[in-house]
Amino acid sequence: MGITGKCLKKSLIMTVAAFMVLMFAISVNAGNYKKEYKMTLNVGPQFYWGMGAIKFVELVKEKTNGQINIKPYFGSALLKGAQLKSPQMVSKGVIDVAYESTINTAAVIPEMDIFSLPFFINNFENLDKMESGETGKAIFAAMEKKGLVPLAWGENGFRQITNDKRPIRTPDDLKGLKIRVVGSPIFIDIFKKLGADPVNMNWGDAVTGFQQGVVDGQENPLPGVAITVQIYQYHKYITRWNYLVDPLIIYWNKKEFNAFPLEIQTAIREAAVESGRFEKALNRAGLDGDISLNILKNEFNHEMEIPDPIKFAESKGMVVTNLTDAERQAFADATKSLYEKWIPKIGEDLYKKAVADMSK
Ligand code: X2X
Repeated sequence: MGITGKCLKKSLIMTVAAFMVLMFAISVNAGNYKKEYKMTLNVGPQFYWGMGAIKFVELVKEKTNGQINIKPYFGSALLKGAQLKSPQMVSKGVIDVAYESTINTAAVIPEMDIFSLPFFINNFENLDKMESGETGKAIFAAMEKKGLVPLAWGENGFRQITNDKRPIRTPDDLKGLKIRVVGSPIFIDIFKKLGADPVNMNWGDAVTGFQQGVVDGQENPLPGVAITVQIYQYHKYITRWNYLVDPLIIYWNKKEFNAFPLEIQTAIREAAVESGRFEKALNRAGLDGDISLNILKNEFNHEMEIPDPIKFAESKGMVVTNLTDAERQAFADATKSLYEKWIPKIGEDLYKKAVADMSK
């Protein structure tokens, strides 16, 4: 073999060797990722919230070139339905990621009960100001302290009350009604204060509870939850009182998330923000004029099957009660004393931030 032949052979060997080192590096890197990242959420795939979670899974896969694969566990399956346990489990790393309601996360992050203060936030504009303002920042910081990395906001929505007994227009109308609530203490307090009989049930048992008439009523957002479980089959009356709201927050175990390379972290964050925008628009569609309907059409090529949830509920025979400002104020007055108990738990400082954000 001549000199050029030897050189060629040497460079070929070096190229092959370099290629093998590269392949090894890629495989070691790939080995750093789990085959499956477990994600918890409290509802099923057919809910708007569930559709948002599925969008997140798809976007993460796409934006990480298939390196990060999330498996959604619907209906709090990893928690045997115990919906309030998601933040502990993600914080411990037993579950990797959650697409969860602030109601289900408040047991670990008490600041999140700011969204559950009765008759405090009232409308989308105030909510948006809080999320993008100092309130949102403080809540995200509180999550970091508990070993959670918040990635983006989503939304379950303003919660409305439904029941099968009578239209609810005054606090008196609630007297004695058995209302299913999430087992979060502030909910029990609110309904006791209003003279109702709150029954604490996990969501997984609640729908059977409605079917069997174990309770007279429940409170959940109309579009993405109540309509999805066909609440109109069990409850004829709905009062739109926007008494409180539960945003969703997509969050990841902090230790695991921070160990991802930066480009993976960025891809996951972008996926969370995009899925949150989609999911929020699903829940607001038909409730905020054309804004969310247009976001869905123009940005996500998504046409709503139910573009007007209120008309839809009426078409199913529901009687929709809208409150005047004065009527709503009567509920606010009846529950106002709870602020004294709950603001210290939420944090006086956070409460002030929320009031300031809303007044901007
Ligand atoms: O349990 C509920 O009511 C639900 C589905 O809205 C939540 O997970 C907060």
